Amino acid sequence: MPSSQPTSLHECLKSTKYAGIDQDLSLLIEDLAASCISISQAVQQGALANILGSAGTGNVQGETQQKLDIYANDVLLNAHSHTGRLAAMASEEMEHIYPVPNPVGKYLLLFDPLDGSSNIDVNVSIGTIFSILKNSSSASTVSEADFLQSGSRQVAAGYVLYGPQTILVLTVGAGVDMFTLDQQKNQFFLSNENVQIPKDTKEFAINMSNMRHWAPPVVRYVNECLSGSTGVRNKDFNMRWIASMVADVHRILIRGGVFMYPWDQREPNKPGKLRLLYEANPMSFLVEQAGGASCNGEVRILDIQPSQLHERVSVILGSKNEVDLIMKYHKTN
Ligand code: P6P
Repeated sequence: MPSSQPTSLHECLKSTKYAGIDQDLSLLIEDLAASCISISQAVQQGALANILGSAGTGNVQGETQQKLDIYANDVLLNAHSHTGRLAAMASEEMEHIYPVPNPVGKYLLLFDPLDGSSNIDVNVSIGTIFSILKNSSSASTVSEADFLQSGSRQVAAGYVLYGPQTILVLTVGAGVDMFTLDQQKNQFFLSNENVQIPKDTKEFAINMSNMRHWAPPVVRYVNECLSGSTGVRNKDFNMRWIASMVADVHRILIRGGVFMYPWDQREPNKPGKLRLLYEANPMSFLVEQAGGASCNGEVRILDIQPSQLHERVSVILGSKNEVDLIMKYHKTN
């Protein structure tokens, strides 16, 4: 047990470090934490709650929805529709935006309610990813266009990882903090403050089965990692691929590494698999706040101006020196 009582999320949000955010945003973050505790409990119940397996429906991404995808989405919609803190929500699971009944709130909430769904039935870590924007619209109604803000406009972002522990990872633009859920008290407590990603790494994460489809700069980078100490990098690399972005990013926040889901020629008109607004942008905000870097190969992800709600993007993020090298290969190859 820790020697002194750890600081709760509620107490942290009242500390000077979080003084830059207003009470509505602070309460919105606490609402999110409470929602994700409910989702965590359902995840842990699994088959006992008859909540595993396919829901028999598809989402706007063309993906088969799992029962837990829909449950998590419903929990988030129900928990945030009547707080007065939001104007609208957007979800990976819903084609259109979701204006709340009384859309007077200051903020827009975007989320992937359950990232890594293919891992649900095999009991591998999954998570909820969230991104918060200011509702800058002066109109009385909110439109999709109000959500199309670059990632640099986020006021907060984070995820909740449902793994051996349930961990909330949060940034409001003043660094990255991690909070572990006390399952008895049903409260999050600060467990890792001001997280910093090592600038260098010996670990890369990519789905190697797609190698023959990648662009040359990515092939070059990965081949050099595979050549290890016998090649130009003069060091051996390790590889990880959990197929849950939240879990791969969490590992990188803790011990460094580089995560890649690059463009490939299977669907050349698609910039990438991952979604810009509710996967790449929140993860990029976290990674940069932890001293890492995040790009699409050419430009900083947080600078990309979205043109549609479910826009996809190529993602290369993690240890800064490694991401810089991959960007260099994209410029020279
Ligand atoms: P693949 C999960 O479906 C996800 O969106 C990310 O969490 C993960 O990194 C990626 O897709 C896994 O994709 O093609 O390896 O199954």
